[in-house]
Amino acid sequence: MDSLSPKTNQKPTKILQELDLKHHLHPFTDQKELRLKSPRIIVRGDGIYIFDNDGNKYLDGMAGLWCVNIGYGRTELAVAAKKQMEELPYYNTFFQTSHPPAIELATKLASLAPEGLETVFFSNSGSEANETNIRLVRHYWSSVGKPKKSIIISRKNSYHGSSMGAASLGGMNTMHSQGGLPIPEIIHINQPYWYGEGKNMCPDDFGIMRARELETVIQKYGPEKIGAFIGEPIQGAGGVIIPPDTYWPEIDRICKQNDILLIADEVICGFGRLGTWFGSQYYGIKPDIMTIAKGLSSGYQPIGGSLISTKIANTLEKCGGEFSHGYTYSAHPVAAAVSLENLRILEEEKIIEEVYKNTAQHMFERWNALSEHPLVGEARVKGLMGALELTSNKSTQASFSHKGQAGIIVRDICLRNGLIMRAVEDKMIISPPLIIQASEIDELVNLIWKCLDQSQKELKCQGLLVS
Ligand code: PXG
Repeated sequence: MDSLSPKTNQKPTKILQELDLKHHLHPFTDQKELRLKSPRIIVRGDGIYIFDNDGNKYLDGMAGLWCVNIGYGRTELAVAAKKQMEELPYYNTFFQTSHPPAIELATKLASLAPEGLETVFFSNSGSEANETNIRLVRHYWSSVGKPKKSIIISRKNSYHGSSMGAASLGGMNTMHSQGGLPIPEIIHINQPYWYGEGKNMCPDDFGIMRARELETVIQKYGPEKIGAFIGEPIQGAGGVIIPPDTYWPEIDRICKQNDILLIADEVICGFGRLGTWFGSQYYGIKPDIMTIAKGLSSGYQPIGGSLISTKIANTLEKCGGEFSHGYTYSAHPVAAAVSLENLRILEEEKIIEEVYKNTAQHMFERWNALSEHPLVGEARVKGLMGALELTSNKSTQASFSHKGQAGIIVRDICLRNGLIMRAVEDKMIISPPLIIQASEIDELVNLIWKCLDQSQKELKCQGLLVS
């Protein structure tokens, strides 16, 4: 078997596709459309590349789903999983029990997190961690005799997960319209999306204005009713919305002044995406709770958690009583052991430091050059997450009349050229593995330029471009 052959799968693509269509209901997928197009069957990964069952190679511009921070194919993580499975494949952390991987991972996370966040509640995903956060915030305020502080403020177009509570925190209408969401006592304010919603103002003023919406809502309902504010340091799934620099310090100030807990959802920004361990450190904010997942294990195992301030943890201990909450697989030993190995690699190979010192700067220079392309209205990037705003008219930066149509065309052309890039309506976004080298960034950006050229022709043919 040559090194490119799949190791476990022996079935032809067609058979796999038929079985998949028959038996597998996919997340965030129109199954009818899937039947017309057939699923891509991915079988292997190596560094920043993935391979399908027919041997086609793709540059994975999305690190899976924003998670494979150390890149594909790190055998050390498989070794860590095997070792842990042989020793203790499972045990729980309920009812006065613990195990070494859980203890070591919690301790390690406390040492990496911003000062004052020293305690972890483990879950299996970002969605579950945010479910925990909703219950934890309300339980905390009840414990200190302020049960009315139950409202949580979030933002439109944010993403915090797919389960009932997490999707309610999220501000996506398409999700709220399915399943009777949001749950009560979640309020959404506007997002700090300068290109889409604030271009008539200077970015710094716009950032302050959007942050002060939080203050307005707090005044409207009264701080005695508001328990927390949640936000992603940079919105990921919403289209890499990078807030103006004024935004987060103002949010931090408003939360502190009104005795409202600040939850930073670090599921995407955590573990190096911005060149710091956490996005909160990048923006210099002090959250009371951080949601973590994805890069914690670089996606090699499902694991998430809530990093909690010492103040909250001590208060809960002092008040006594059980937090009636937990998941069978909270702090799963194999997931914890794999995460520890992932953190060791990130740290010892100085992967995040390299992003901070070199890679992010190279990405910044190459990414900004894409703003010269006739299809691009804005190119924005921070650390290793970036977006291109597609425009139908370069001189006016007009958006396309049918939202999302251009994005899908560009995305499909990227795929045909061996590049995985996500389309969020007409924003093209990337979030590659953090191990990406300067030469690979050049390859990525050159490939994007070529795909944009091809897309421009296609859009012109379809009459979607003004000039
Ligand atoms: N918070 C944030 C900020 C996220 O980005 C979650 C919570 C939920 O995590 P889990 O592990 O439950 O998925 C996420 C997940 C996309 C996409 O298309 C983004 C996510 C998940 C799936 C798709 O951009 N983010």
